[in-house]
Amino acid sequence: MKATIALSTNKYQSFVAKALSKISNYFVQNRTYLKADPNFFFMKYLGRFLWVRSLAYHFAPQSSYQIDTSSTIKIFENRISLDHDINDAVREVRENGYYTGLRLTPQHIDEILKFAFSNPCYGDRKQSDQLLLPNMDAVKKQNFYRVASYGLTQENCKAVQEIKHDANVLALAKGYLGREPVYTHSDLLWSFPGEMDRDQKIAAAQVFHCDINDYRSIKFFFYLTDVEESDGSHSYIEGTHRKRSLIDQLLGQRIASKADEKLLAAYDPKKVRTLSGAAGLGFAGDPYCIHRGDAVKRSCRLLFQVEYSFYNYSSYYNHVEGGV
Ligand SMILES: O=C(O)CCC(=O)C(=O)O
Repeated sequence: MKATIALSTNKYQSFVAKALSKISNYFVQNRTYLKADPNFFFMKYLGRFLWVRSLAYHFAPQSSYQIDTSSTIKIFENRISLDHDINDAVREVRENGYYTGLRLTPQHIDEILKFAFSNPCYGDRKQSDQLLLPNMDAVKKQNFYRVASYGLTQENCKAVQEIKHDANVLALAKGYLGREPVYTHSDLLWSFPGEMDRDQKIAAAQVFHCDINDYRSIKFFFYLTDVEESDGSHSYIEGTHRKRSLIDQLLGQRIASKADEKLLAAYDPKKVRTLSGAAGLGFAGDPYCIHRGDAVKRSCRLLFQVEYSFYNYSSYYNHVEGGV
């Protein structure tokens, strides 16, 4: 009897200790944000509400920190193509939350793969866990990590710079943001098949979620390997950047803690659009639109992503990226 009481007291104490540590971390983190970047702090709380997002779209001033397009665009002839007119592409992102129909050139794909095979990446994004995967066989054999990112080193790849400064990419970003796009972030990431627990899935963006990185953002994704449906494909729940229950707005990014089935039931499973295709396929989406990367089951997927917003909250990105 005494042993049972001691056990449940221990459980209670560890529950309280965990809860207190979470609350204290929450306050410490928010104090850091508030001190380092008050604009980010306010956006983090207010940017979850549709009406605030809409007001910001109309009234937020243009950032003075824009991507430098003066010389680069003219130099780069290796252009991304679009299956549609740019205005139609912008309209699709506005209406549905995403647009698919961007294509990398074979040179882009070759260059990025060459870069990926000749530079180290970081297992589970940890700077201490460097991996060299010199070819596709080595990639397939790797079965310890579930994801591996090239961190900031991908900036050294010429094709990455070409994509970031591509005239079509920037025109689509400008059309959707309604102002000159501000580059915030890019990533080159392997996803590997294997079992994952819920926390790993959340960390790998493999559950339905939304990202509130600004009052409005647009993120471009490009597959560098062939992606089949239900094997690493990316999905959006169409229209969820425009319509969302008040509870889900209040939840903000914590919407990821809801089970996928619950979100599907709330927003209609028929609205899910799954994007699969051969290496080179690209799409652009509003990260506030509910989306996920489906788990890779058989193949390994290499994905490049680049994001533009109204502002670059550098303190946030440095914090999140941890230098990798
Ligand atoms: O890996 C994917 O396809 C999903 C990535 C994603 O959802 C994100 O970066 O927010």
